[in-house]
Order: sequence, then structure tokens, then C-alpha cells
Amino acid sequence: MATKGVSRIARLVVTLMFFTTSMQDVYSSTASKLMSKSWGLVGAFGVDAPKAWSKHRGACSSVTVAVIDTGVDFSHPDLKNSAWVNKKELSGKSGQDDDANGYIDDVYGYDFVEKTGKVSVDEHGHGTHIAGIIAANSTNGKGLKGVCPGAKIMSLRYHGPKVSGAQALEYTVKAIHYAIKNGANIINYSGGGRYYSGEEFAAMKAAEAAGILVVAAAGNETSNVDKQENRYYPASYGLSNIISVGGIDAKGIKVRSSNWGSQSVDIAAPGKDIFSTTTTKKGLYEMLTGTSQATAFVTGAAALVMAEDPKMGYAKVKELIIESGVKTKSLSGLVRTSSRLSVLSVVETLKKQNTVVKRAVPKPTRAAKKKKSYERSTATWQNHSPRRPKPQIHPVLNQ
Ligand SMILES: [Ca+2]
Repeated sequence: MATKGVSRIARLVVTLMFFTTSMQDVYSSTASKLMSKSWGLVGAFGVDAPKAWSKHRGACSSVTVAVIDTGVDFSHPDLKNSAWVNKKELSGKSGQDDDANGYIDDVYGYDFVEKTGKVSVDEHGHGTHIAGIIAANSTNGKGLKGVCPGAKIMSLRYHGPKVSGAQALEYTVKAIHYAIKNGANIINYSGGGRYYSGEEFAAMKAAEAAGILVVAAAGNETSNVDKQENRYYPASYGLSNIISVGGIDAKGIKVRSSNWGSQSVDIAAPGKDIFSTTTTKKGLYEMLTGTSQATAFVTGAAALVMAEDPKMGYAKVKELIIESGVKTKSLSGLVRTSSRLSVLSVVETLKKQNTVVKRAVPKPTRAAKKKKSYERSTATWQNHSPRRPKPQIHPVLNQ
């Protein structure tokens, strides 16, 4: 797993496991006590999620987020209501591909490692942690809530203890195509690798064409990813639908290990000592550090926006999140807009925009209604052409 000394070409989940602190036996605590442990949600340099919820309209359950990771433990009490469900498979016959999407019994997503749709396994805890930051939705008053409580998590497992780097890349590409085919609105990718992959780039382009927003980790290699030799993929593909996310600590300072880039890292978000759900086997909650966690906060914010304004395209969602970030002096020169995520600011800005639009658009006249309507593209993000690809050496995980 991602530890010091791992080969630079490894394709990894990007949480730094040596910062992990397991939080056993905290489930008996009250919800407010648990929330207070999450500085990322409520701290001075957190995203101010609870204040945003009071101003937010829209159901997070209307948004589907593909979490391409180590799997998600949906038996966790805070996540059992946050699973995307493939209804045709749920009500279908065991052993059959009831919705003819190429995968058998894929009720909650698919496990590309074990090649099964039946059970979502998370031997690691990383994917369950990410899912919790995005969409935990405790309804018993004892647990945690994520940034967009109850958003539907489609679990696509690409990583496991025995998975090689090449396999991880292969499963990632399959998972991206699954997300596209099965209606995901957002893809959360808290992983990555040093090498450009033509197959992965093509999959991300297909996601872009399908209107899917991809939120990707900037990586934990203490590197300036603006430099060609330090690129970190998929965050560095430079596509219009990708948001690259760096990590900050509870004081608003960049996490030491987090990659940075004044041109290519879009925004920073909480990424150190983040309290969230983990597998029930590990004790329900744990603290993890990395740009993985920061990525999930941004994904949650995007889900909130899409829940309130389902017609907003990915380019506008991306622009809204980045432009409503809070300018932070310590991020100057490290992040494109020198900003950190504020979910409260995102929701407030969205509200203002919608109010202005409502006032500005007059009722169409009868004659105008007869005219054929047309849409103008609102994409404002530069669509970089890919850099000259490196030879496609598939990464190998050295453990
Ligand atoms: Ca199926």
C-alpha cells in the first residue's frame, strides 16, 4: 500500500497510511461529538458544511457518485442509506446480467478485483472513508454525515492488497466506462500514478463527452505537478471535466506531502487527520491523511450543487466550486486560484446566481415560444490537448 519508499511508478490510492490513527469504540458518542471531530466539516479552515445544509435545497439522493477505490462497506450504519442501487439487478435473478450491461449481479456497482457484483468488499477501509466524506448519512443521531448526506455511491473497486499496478490501471479504465454506462454524475478518483495511459485518457475523454465531472487527487508526492516530469494522472490529464485537488491541514496550510501546482492544481480542501467512516471490521471510524480525503470533500460539494441544480453542466459546476473558494494566503503559488474549498460559499454563490438568472430572464412571448430554441455552449474551461504521451509503461505496484 502507499508507504514511503514505494516505486514512483506505482498506481496507488493516495492516502498516506503512516498517518493513520484508528478510532475504535467511538460509535457510542453523540452525533455532535462525532461531528466536532471532523474539522474538515466544521473547523476554522473546514468547508462549513452544516451551515451550507441549512441553505441548501435539493435531494442529495438524486446524485450518483462513482467512487473508484478499494470498495465501500455499505453495512456501515452511516452508509447503508447511501448506496447506489441497480434496481434491475436487485430485483433480477442471481447469476444473470439482468440489465444487460455486461456485468452479472452488479447491484451496488462492481468489484473489478474479485470480478463480482455480489458483494462490495473493502479490505482496506480507504474507499469507505472516501464514501463517508462524500455521502455519510447517519439517521440514528449517533453517527456522521458527509458533505452531501445520502448521495448515491456507486462502488467500483479497482484496488486490493494483491493487485499489481498494471491491473489497477486496467480495472480503473473498466470502472470509468462502467460509471459512464450506468449513469454516474460524478467520478471520485482518490488515486493515481506517474505515467500517462492512453486507455485511461480515452476513458476520461469519454466521461467528458458524457458530461461527467471527475474529481481527482493531486497526489501525495511533495511535488510540483506543473512540471512535466512530476505529472500525476488522472489529475494531470488537463481535461475540462477534471478538478485536481490538493490537501490542507486544520490551519489552512498545505499538507506537506500534498502535490501542488499554481497552474494545474485547481483548489485545496481538508486533507490531514480527516475523521470519517471505515469498515465495520476496523471499528467504524478512523482518521486518514492525504489528497484522497481532500478530493472527496470537493466531490461532496459538486454533488450538493448538482442536487440543487440538476441541469447545470460539469463545466459550470467546476467553475462554481473553484471560483467560490476562499482565497487563502498560505496557498498562494501552490494552487491555481490560491483558494480552499468552502461548501457554504459554493451554496451561497449558487443561490445568488439562480436568483439573478430568474430576475434577468423575462417571460417568453408567444412568438418567441414558436421559434426553435437553441443552446450556446457555456464551457469556459480550456481544453488542453494531451502532452506528448510517454511510452505506455503500465505501472507496477512494488510492495
Ligand atoms: Ca448487470
